[in-house]
Amino acid sequence: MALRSGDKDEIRERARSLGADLVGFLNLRDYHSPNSPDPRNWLTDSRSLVILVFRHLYGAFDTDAWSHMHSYMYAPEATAIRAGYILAKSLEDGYGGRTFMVPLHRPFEMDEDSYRMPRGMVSLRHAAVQSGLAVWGRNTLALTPQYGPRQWFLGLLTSLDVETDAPTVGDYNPCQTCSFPCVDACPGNAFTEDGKTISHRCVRNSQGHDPGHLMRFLVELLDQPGNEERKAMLRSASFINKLQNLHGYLNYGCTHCTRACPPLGQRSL
Ligand code: B12
Ligand code: SF4
Ligand code: SF4
Repeated sequence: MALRSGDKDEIRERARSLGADLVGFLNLRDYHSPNSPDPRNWLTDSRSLVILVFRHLYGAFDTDAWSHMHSYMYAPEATAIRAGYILAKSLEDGYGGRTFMVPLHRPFEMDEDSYRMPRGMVSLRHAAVQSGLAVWGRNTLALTPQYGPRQWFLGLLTSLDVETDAPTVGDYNPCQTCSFPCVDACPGNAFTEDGKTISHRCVRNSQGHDPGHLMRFLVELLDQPGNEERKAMLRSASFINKLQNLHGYLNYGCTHCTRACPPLGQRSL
């Protein structure tokens, strides 16, 4: 089924009332992300993508301690999931389009070939740029005129046929006149000259207790000479932090490339 522009306005309004800060529409004809899987793997008759934007709190960036995560991610993510689910149901019930929620980050589909270099189900940065909401930044994040890089994206794949939005970025192109503090600020030296992020360099710095670190911890545990050394490792803060991460409390302990790039007009925030 095809949506009219009045329908798009209604959906946009509903998304905003559920907490989305920005909303974009992208027809899959206009989606190009050569390193990403085909969206039809996830929803066989998908035709379009609705992109919802949830900004971080401006107060999320004075510290990278674990406690910043509510302001930085948990609350925007929880809002995104709730808003996305309610909106997805209204796309299904109100407009007759089957709809699939694209995860914000985890879980990844991982196998022996891909687990070292995880990919999203849909590249939400490509989608945000191609829907006209954002531009690519030198930090490889998608920058919106409203929030710079300081937002999360949620995608709704739908079988509805929706026209791609006209771009809303205007002449916004902040990297053109910038000295790349985001690149200099990266403690992991994760950015390549040709505009890519080396995943493992970022993860080593930013996700100190993620499943990859847990895997290495367990391998190291097995390599210990005796049980006393193993017990000491299991009683360490490092292990309990990894368990806390497993509990669902993901920690991004580095956000330097985001905080180096405040949104336009909010350089003091
Ligand atoms: C895997 C992943 C990662 C991996 C990145 C691996 C990678 N190289 O893409 C790691 C662990 C490093 C990572 C880190 C972070 N991530 Co992340 N991540 C994802 C995830 C789940 C999938 C990305 C993916 O599929 N990549 C594989 C393919 C698409 O990448 P690619 O084609 O090779 O493209 C790369 C380059 O070629 C380049 N690129 C491609 N085309 C073009 C064009 C131009 C002009 C330029 C300049 C660059 C460029 O950009 C890509 C990055 O290297 C997305 C969510 C999603 N579903 O999209 C979130 C996502 C990209 N992450 C996000 C965030 C916030 C982060 C962190 C800031 C988290 C933190 N530490 O606090 C860091 C930022 C690191 C950084 N500056 O890139 C947000 C970005 C929001 C935004 N404003 O853009 C996303 C969209 C999650 C979300 N739902 O909002 N992430
Ligand atoms: S800090 Fe400057 S170079 Fe880096 S993404 Fe932001 S505007 Fe672009
Ligand atoms: S999150 Fe930290 S380690 Fe990762 S790319 Fe950004 S600045 Fe570098």
